Amino acid sequence: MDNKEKKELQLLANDMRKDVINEVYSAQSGHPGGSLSICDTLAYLYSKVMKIDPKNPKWEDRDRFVLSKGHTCPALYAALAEMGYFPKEELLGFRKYGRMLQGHPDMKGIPGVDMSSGSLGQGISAAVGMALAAKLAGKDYRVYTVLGDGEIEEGQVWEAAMCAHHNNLSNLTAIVDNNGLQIDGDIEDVAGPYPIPEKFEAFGWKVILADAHDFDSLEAAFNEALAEKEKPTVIIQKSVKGKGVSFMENSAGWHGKAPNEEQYNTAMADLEAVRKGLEA
Ligand SMILES: Cc1ncc(C[n+]2csc(CCOP(=O)(O)OP(=O)(O)O)c2C)c(N)n1
Ligand SMILES: [Mg+2]
Repeated sequence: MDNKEKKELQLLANDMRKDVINEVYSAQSGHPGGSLSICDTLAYLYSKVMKIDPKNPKWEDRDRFVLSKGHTCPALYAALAEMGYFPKEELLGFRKYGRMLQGHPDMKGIPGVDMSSGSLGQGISAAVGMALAAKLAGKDYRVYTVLGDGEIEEGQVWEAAMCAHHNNLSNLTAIVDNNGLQIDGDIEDVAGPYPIPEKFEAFGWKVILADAHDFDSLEAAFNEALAEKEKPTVIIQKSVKGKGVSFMENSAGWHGKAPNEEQYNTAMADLEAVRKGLEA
């Protein structure tokens, strides 16, 4: 990709990170760490990969997206708002009583949300069903789903993986966000899912490795996934939990906590410095 395109993507992802911080700060609750680790991926997916029409969110032939790690919806809402599914001002209603953007994605009330999620493991199972439905209906839309590396410690994920291979769902791409941390520590200390590539390979998936914060790497990974015509594909992306906010990076403590005013100002200053660096 050329430098201009890359810079646009970097600016979009950086705006999304600011959105995430604004959402969680205004709600004084939510999950910033795992939201910040997927901003580049969602920026790339929504602006370059998926066939979508934000003015027609229920378009029958659209590609589908399921945020299986539903707690990181601040990043999804940021992507949807930046793409124009709803006004950016809605983001400040995040987690507020009576408002649209709930603490986990709600397909009934939020334009652009294809599946409700939050109970880890269920999202990928729904995504498998959607991909199977497309095949049975002779449709060529694709289904993308993002999972956490802690989430894949949930047994239901592997039932879904088996089912996807059994049905040759080459129209399904899962992205495992390998930030190394889950709710209260290192994924290895909780239930050790490594080695992740070998596990998916054993379940019959095509495995692609990527750097979650490098758009050339993401471009190559998604192109490779699109080219696979036989098997379901999984992109295992190495990422940094809390990416872009100095004090949140690689810290399990920022899995599900809101910044106070001083921390909010530091976070926004960090992200503003990134923007200035990109525009220089
Ligand atoms: C079935 C289920 N069990 C437990 C939880 C509580 N929970 C919410 S987030 C989380 C950790 C998820 O870690 P990971 O998938 O690595 O997400 P990320 O690091 O991207 O935030 C847990 C255990 C849940 N939402 N669903
Ligand atoms: Mg994780």
